[in-house]
Amino acid sequence: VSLQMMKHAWDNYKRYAWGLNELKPISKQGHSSNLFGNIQGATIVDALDTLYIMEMKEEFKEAKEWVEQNLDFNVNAEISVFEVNIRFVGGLLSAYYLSGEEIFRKKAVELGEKLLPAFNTPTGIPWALLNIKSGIGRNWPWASGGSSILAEFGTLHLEFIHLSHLSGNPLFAEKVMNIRKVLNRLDKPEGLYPNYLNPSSGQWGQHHVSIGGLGDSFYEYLLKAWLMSGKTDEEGRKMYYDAVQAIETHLIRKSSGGLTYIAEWKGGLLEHKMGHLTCFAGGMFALGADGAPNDKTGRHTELGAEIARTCHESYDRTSMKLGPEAFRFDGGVEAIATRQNEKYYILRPEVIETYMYMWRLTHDPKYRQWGWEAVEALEKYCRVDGGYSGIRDVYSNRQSHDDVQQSFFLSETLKYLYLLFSEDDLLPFEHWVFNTEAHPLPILDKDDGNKEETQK
Ligand code: DMJ
Repeated sequence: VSLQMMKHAWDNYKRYAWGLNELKPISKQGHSSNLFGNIQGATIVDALDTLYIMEMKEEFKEAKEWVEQNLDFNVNAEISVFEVNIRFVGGLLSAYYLSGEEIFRKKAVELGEKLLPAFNTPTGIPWALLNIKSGIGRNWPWASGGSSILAEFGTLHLEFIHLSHLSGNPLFAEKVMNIRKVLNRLDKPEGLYPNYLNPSSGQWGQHHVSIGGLGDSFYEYLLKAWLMSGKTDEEGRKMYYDAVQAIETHLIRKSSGGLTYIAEWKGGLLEHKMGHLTCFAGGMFALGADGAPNDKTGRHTELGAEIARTCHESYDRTSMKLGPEAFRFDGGVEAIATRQNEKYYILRPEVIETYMYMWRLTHDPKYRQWGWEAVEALEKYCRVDGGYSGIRDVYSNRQSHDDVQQSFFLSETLKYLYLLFSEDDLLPFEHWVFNTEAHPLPILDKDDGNKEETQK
């Protein structure tokens, strides 16, 4: 089924928005997000590995030809360093490792080099935004007094390690190792990492902590850096398990109805709200369970299962059976969105991602059943003639579409669904880690990687 879904999403993108970043499936035209400046083709690059894994050979070939002929980084564009890294660099790296086609390696390294000026700050903590022509960077104007964002500068590590590996240039790895050095010099409130860090002063901005938006993939990349190193990156391992300990103590709570959730923390006060983005953490806890110190393996798997259940409830308690952007555990509700502007669903993957990890790690059939419920809901409410669209209010009985087919729907949501219903030996966890945009990267052997070993 996910193969049919991918075909529908891809064919319509091709028909109406070929070469542009994303598709507007209702108005049947291209959608340009300013996250990519005027770098084009986000959907193509994000979808490459999904096409490859699903054996959509013709489509993969035309995507590759587009990359060869049209993917151009010599543009005057201000881009989000994080988004371009996870979608474009990550997408190109996976396409290279899966297919062995040199063009993808070349483009990934070329783009990586364009991103390097972002690190030209007093601390080496990169800017959020970068003009890839002039090399001038800056931060989001809304981010706590000129701060960089934890989930942005903390989500470069996997790709940059591979860029050094593939180019022979150690600079990429040095840049991301320095980020850790800066973090490890700082005092952390209650052992937690605030979402904001000023790249000039090297001090934290506002003390807001989140395992959802603004924080999320920083934690994910600590664990995966350790796994991707063939479990040799001790620093990554320690930072991950220490962080989870602080999260468990200070952010994880249980509702009166028995649902475990991860709250947000603002200067010591808890906001009892969990984002759809936060739902990825179920899969992360389960993936990291095996290496957990102090006999905590069982606890980490259990946390994964409890978060999966809570996120499933957030879907089940809507009329469309698709989860809201954020749900709350206060004012008499549990796992329900109470604010109008938190009721939307934009084809995000995190809940299905967690089902996929839980399935692989436990083989409890309920995860496939829950994934199937999501497929049915996507087909019923998000599928339209011109592709797949997000929904403005998942509690309403009348669909109101947002008219965007996000590129991560093809790279993540559909890939995780496909893997959920595949055998475990397709991209096995012993050989691959997924970047935060679901792009698989091979685990580097202790002696730094034997590429044939990682094929399959
Ligand atoms: C994706 O780009 C990545 O999963 C990122 O980590 C978070 N946001 C979207 C999907 O929701």
